[in-house]
Amino acid sequence: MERTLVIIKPDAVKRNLIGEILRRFEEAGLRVAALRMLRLSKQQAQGFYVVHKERPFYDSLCSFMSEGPVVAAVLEAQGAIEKVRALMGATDPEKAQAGTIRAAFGTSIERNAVHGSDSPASAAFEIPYFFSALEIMETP
Ligand code: FUP
Repeated sequence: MERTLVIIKPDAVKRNLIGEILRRFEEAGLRVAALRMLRLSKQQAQGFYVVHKERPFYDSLCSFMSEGPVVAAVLEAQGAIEKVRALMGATDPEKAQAGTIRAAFGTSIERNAVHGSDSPASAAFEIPYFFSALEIMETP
């Protein structure tokens, strides 16, 4: 079984889309193994996105990610990383395939509603950024 880190971003939380987004993942067979709501400080957002620190959008992205509460989740399934990426759609909502979460709910390349780990190495960094081992539920 594979695990991935999902974040429902501040734009989507603000628009009451937590349930709708989690529903899409659950309906696709992903199991929620951990779940929490929190507000990141800008420093914490910078740490999460450190891989992008040289990119021109880094400062704006980190301000956005700390502007309001987010919902972080660990989702589990066979091929969870790819499953979540397919359900999210392309980074830019305008380029995302119809029916994906970002096409439906994203409003710009920055305010794109949801994050999902892009590789096993990213998941291995991102999951412990939000959750301790004791907070991640094994398969019931
Ligand atoms: P993704 O893996 O689809 O989330 O995309 P990236 O890792 O390339 O980018 C991470 C986040 O940076 C995106 F979710 C949104 C933001 N971003 C911008 O704000 N502008 C850009 O040009 C590219 C990414």
